[in-house]
Amino acid sequence: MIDKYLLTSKQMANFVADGFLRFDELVPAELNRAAHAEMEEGRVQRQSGGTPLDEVWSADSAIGQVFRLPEVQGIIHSLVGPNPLYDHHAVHIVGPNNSSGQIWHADAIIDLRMHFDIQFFYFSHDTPREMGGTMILPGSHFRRVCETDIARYQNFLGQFPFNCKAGTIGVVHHGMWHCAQPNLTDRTRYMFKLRLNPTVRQMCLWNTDDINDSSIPGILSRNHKWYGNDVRLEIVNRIKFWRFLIGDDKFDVGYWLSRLENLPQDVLEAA
Ligand SMILES: O=C(O)CCC(=O)C(=O)O
Ligand SMILES: [Fe+2]
Repeated sequence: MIDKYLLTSKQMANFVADGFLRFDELVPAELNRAAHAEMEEGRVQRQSGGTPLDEVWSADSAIGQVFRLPEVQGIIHSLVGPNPLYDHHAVHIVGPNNSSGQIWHADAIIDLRMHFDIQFFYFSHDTPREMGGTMILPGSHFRRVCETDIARYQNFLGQFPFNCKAGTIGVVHHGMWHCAQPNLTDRTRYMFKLRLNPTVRQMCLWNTDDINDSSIPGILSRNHKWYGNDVRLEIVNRIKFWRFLIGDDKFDVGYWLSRLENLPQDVLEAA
């Protein structure tokens, strides 16, 4: 049933290069209103980390209904596969007329696995720039920093605020650097975050019909510019990650990893 909502290889390549995908106005208005009310009234049920996602929210929970939408199920399946685990959620609130933002950070990075968790950012109401949104840094997800190691930074070239209409969902790799923004409006800003863990090997879980699309090497080579010449390191990181995702340890873009893997063993024999 979710087949037609699975992500494409091109979308997956964008996730690999940027560390996030964005789906504007995905959730219907009525459900946004119900989810917003649940957050305002503090009615979103919490569970222990490691609970199967399916068991977290009952059928009448609006937040549960958001994450059961076939479009959202398609995103979940493509990235973490069937039967993911609920890690935690948070209702992130920025009060009205709040002129300070959060410091740059990454959430709960305590290892360097190739396997990855995803974090959904769900915006149930319109979130214009003056209300903040969540600022992310595209392409930062392979720089595994410990929480607030990056707090000294203020602004980055290419930083990207999630300003959006109600019903917009972002999904990010767990390594993504991000921070809440000031809210200069007189309304409270809510953002619902949900982190999920995979229970299966994350390989070809999406719609792979376009796996050989000629645009993929270009997508994987995208330059976000904030890292200067280190884009080369990022391209190598992405090739390794793409190999992991497609299950092909020979995949390369140009001659990047093949060059590094050229380790001649042969010793010339004396003539
Ligand atoms: O409130 C936000 O926009 C960001 C919150 C945050 O840092 C998080 O979801 O981990
Ligand atoms: Fe965070």
